[in-house]
Amino acid sequence: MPINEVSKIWMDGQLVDWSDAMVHVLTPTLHYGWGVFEGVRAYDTERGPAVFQHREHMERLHRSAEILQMDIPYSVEELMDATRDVIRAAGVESCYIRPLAYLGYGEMGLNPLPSKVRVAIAVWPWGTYLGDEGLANGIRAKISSWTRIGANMIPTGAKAAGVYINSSLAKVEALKAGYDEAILLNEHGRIAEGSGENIFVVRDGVLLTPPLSEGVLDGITRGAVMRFARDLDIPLAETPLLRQDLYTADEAFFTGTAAEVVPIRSVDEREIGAPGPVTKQIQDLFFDVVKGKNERYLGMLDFVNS
Ligand code: PY5
Repeated sequence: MPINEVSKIWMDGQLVDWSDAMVHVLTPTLHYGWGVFEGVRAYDTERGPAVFQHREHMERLHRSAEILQMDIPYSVEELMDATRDVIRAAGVESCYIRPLAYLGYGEMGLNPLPSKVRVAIAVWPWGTYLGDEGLANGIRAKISSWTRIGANMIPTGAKAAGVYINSSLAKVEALKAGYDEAILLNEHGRIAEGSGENIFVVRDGVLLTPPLSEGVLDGITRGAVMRFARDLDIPLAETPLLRQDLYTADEAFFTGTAAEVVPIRSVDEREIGAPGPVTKQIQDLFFDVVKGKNERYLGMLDFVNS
């Protein structure tokens, strides 16, 4: 997925020109992956760009940093202000937002604590992560031969940069085998999540998703979908899932900021089928909410120009 350049990137309190947003090659995060990030989206609404679940994302960035003992020198409020500033400077109506906290240049070695924590927030216009066709008709997924990293290997509650080697290994394996996305099992062999998405299954009208104790990211979209399900009176349970639960699912879908709500059409060549009624209901509500078309959920949006 190519990045579409805009004019400015926010770095440590300044809006710098896109091409000047550089770090030194000896920045430790580049070597060891010690950093935390977020993926956030702003959508085009009638009232201008609006960031979906803005505070929740910045709070998770702070939690991720706390888990890795990184002291982010900006409050949640300051980070939200910075994001709004960079969106306005970029002049985009909708965009993906990538806040990153990393270790600044100056120290080297495996002790991250002496390094100064730096923060950057970049935005750029970005289309559907798993493709328009996938969003409409569902994607083909494969159970990965790579195991999702366990919570005692690298804390799964932290959206840590280095963890994504695990995700990317799974993603590349799936793509090379001709699939759209990977599903990783956890160290106990149960369903964890996609390479960059949480997963939901529908069985007999009940929406099921693995609990956080299965070692999955506490997805903001996952949380929003659970709220929508409750409001729509769709029965919901957080429960451990086995691979076979996907093979026999009535419906399945992924959730994530980049991916949004994407139906899963098949897993390991076993047909789940075209997007079903529960998936469609959730997907429709999701897109209405993010585009500011549902009054009830306007509180989930942070309007950049208000
Ligand atoms: N699980 C993993 C491993 C993720 O990386 C993500 C998000 C999710 C679940 C879903 O979380 P949320 O709903 O909070 O986004 N992945 C990032 C994203 O921006 C990076 C993907 C390229 O969606």
